[in-house]
Amino acid sequence: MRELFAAALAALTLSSAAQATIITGAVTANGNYNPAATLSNLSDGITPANGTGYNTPGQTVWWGGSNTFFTIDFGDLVSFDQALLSVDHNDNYLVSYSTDGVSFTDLFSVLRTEGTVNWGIEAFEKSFDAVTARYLRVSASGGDNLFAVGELHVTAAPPVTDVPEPAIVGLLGVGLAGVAALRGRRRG
Ligand SMILES: [Ca+2]
Ligand SMILES: [Ca+2]
Repeated sequence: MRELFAAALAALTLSSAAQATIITGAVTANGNYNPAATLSNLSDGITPANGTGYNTPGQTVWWGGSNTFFTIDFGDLVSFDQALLSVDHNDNYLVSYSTDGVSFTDLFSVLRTEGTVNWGIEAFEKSFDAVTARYLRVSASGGDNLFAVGELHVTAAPPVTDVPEPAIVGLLGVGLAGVAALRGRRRG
């Protein structure tokens, strides 16, 4: 009985940890980017240190001009309420989301006036009302026309259908009491 309860608590703890999971996706480019860059670095869960050069092979994807954009495909619909965007500090960037990869809705911007570093890449964490999407898109405008992204990923939102944990523990207690009562009756 005690083991069962411990196992149930462990499962609850695990599900709490899973709710904070970082979600990355497969990256595709529309338009040109520097061929020395590795596209997957744009969403691989690794955030370059602030101040990393905007054109650092193995860490950033960089390009010139405002016609290029990148799309991240999570492979399925996911719900998220936080995102991390690591970009060159002296430009403006826009992130939008989509369920179908066709129709995109603006999610947040990072402006060159928001940064605190004076050189290279800077990471920005954004929180917003939870959205459900399969695709994210990031593009750049303004700034010095030399653009870079070091990372874009999201953090999963807690499922909206989740029963609050104290309620689960309470129900579990009722269930265990029922099992104990049954056992007692069988013995008697
Ligand atoms: Ca720049
Ligand atoms: Ca990265």
